Amino acid sequence: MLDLERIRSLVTGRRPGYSLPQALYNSPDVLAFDLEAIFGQSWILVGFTCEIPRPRGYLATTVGQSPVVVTRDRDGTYRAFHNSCRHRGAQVCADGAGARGRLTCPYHQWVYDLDGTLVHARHMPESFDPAEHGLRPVHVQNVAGALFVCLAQTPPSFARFREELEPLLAPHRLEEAKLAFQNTLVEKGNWKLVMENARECYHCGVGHPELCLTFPIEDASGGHFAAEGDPRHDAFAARIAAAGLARGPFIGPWWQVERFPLNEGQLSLTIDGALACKKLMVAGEEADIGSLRWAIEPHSFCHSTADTTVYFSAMPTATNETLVTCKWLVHQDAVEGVDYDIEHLTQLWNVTNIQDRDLVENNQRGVNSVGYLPGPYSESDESYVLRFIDWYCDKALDHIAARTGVDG
Ligand code: 3BY
Ligand code: FES
Ligand code: FE
Repeated sequence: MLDLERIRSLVTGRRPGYSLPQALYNSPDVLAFDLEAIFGQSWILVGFTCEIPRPRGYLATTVGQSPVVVTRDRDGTYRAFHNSCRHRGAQVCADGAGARGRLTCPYHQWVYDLDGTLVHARHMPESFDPAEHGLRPVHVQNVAGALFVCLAQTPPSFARFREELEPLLAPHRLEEAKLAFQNTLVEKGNWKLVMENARECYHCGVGHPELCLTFPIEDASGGHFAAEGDPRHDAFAARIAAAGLARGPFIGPWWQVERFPLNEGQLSLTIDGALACKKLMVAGEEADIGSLRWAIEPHSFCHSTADTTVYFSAMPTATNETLVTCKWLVHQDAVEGVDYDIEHLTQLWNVTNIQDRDLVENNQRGVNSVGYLPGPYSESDESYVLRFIDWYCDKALDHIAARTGVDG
């Protein structure tokens, strides 16, 4: 049983503008609460339609401790389900993607249709009703090829997010992409420390010498890239308009969507700033379009440049352990070794993610200290961290209020 009063007092007792009290970063009951109140109640970007490239297939992943499977049927309809067999609960599809017309549980071979219907269960009595034992549905949304799921019975409203993201993301044609590479890092740190680190560039100048070539770390620090009136901004804005693209920014309660310029002369978020893939994802010839940054609380950010989309997702697995998954998409017609090279495509984010892992693990060690006290965020350079922490606290208190029937 979660002690919601304890969590409520930790959250209400925090000092606004300061990092959180220690227990919110390192106690097992808070992790259990976060899985329920945050990961169980938010839209989670699980992947991309191009990971199920043909009709009849699935993409399975785990949200917190809950395996989820997204299916695509022959008509191209996407559905999502709890990936837990209605027999004795085994995970039906292993995490990853596959081409299948039906889903067979590996334990006793119950068979489900892609719409979740149980179609075969051996040796069950006459009285057994398969109709009552279909996979349990989960909410799913497809925005221009990006797949979001929500485990909550009543998910947060999605309409405004879709309205804001879709026109910016659609020109990147993710439906015509393919997954070129993905990997996962295990970070010995609480997921909130991983995300705080991912939401600021206060550490980038010293922490990420490679990223600094392409990524405008000074602009990024303030939370808004390339201010109006800056000549570099005006030239970028004109180029984007000529390419027929929108820029935003759109900052919602749980998202930030904005197209921003990379450093002068840099075309992609690669180790040398050169395009990672010769076949562009966006239509037209203009490659110098900066990056569309789309970041979603509680767990992800993506960068869509002219040639690639890179996905970053942080998923808690234990109090002090988070899996960071990175995916790189390129155009489906691009040929490895001809149009792109995996090392060149992935090197910058691989280097950056490892640097961030070390920073997060070091942060966790210090936060675990008996001497830890919450400290102040920089309003200018950690504005997105402030937003993330405020969002987390509001969401936590809303959930406690809903569970206890008392306002936080
Ligand atoms: O959120 C982002 O876009 C970036 C990526 C690198 C650092 N982080 C602030
Ligand atoms: Fe799936 Fe038995 S648990 S068939
Ligand atoms: Fe970083």
